[in-house]
Amino acid sequence: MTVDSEILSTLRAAGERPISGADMAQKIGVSVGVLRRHVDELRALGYEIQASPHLGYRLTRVPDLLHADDLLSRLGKTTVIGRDIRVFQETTSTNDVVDKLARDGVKEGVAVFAESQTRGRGRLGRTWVSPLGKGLWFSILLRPKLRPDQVTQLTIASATALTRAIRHQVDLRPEIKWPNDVLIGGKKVAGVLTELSAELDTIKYVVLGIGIDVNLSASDFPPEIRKLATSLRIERGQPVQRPALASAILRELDHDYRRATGQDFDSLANEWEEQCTTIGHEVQIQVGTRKIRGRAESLDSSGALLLRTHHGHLERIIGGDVTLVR
Ligand code: BT5
Repeated sequence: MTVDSEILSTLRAAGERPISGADMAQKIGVSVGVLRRHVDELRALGYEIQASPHLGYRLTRVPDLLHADDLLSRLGKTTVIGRDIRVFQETTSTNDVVDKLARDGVKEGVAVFAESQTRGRGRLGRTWVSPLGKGLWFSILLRPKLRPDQVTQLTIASATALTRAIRHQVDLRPEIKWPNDVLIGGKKVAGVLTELSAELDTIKYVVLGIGIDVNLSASDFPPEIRKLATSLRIERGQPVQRPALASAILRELDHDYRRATGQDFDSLANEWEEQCTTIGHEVQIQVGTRKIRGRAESLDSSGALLLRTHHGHLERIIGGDVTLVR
């Protein structure tokens, strides 16, 4: 842990109780002078750290900004996801940054956030709107021991982790639309872009890109998607603290990544199906130029959607755009 994340962890653990500079410096293993310098730097970023002469320091307010040390301090120990966190003010796409890290041989689990993306993307080269400071736009590097045809399991794990974190942190009830959309009241609030580098029957690495509309107002969405998209702020009626949500999501992702790659995919798939508005419905799925219509029955053991067509065949679908047929 860095000095900044140790300071923030110590202050958070102390809560309302002030902690003296000498005690904190000793706990962290730095001099009082070094501690003071780091406290001043955190204050300059917007962390309100009160100091009373005889009592010590207290953390009284945190800014709504993504700061790697703060996220690390909130996250504590995770097995894989988020053990290395990097934050950029602006990138083209966080998936590009992580792809480069992957090719440079960086260990799995690194999470890269950007306050804004100039070329955020969805599937099939679509644009992902990513305005400054309003959302969580991030990507994670994974090196799972899965076959390429099992990669949908990771999209399933991400959607399940996202809905659980949003339920617990923001008290909203999101739904999942297969394979990668998280919706509230039928409008899209988050999407997952799973990009894969594979060789024959082994995955080299996966870049899991996640976009969550946190504090966007309706006017932050371009007119063409305003009717289709929403944000947590719009749905809840008040702003949502992004750092707390980001760390909750990383924690849930770490948990569900283990479930997806271990022996626990069945229970993960069951949890996913409970949140999913696609299963049990008549749907039309666009796969490339082909349109397939039928009833979405369930997920198979690798995360593909099983669709019962009108001819009674069971089709196994690994990707596509779903529309509910009413
Ligand atoms: C997705 O694609 O839903 C995947 C989105 C992944 C975005 C993250 S952000 C961090 C990482 N870095 C990236 O560059 N990407 C990932 P898809 O299912 O193809 O949906 C794209 C469609 O959603 C667009 O064509 C729009 O209609 C709509 N859309 C665009 N921006 C949106 C937003 N901010 N919120 C809701 N819908 C949006």
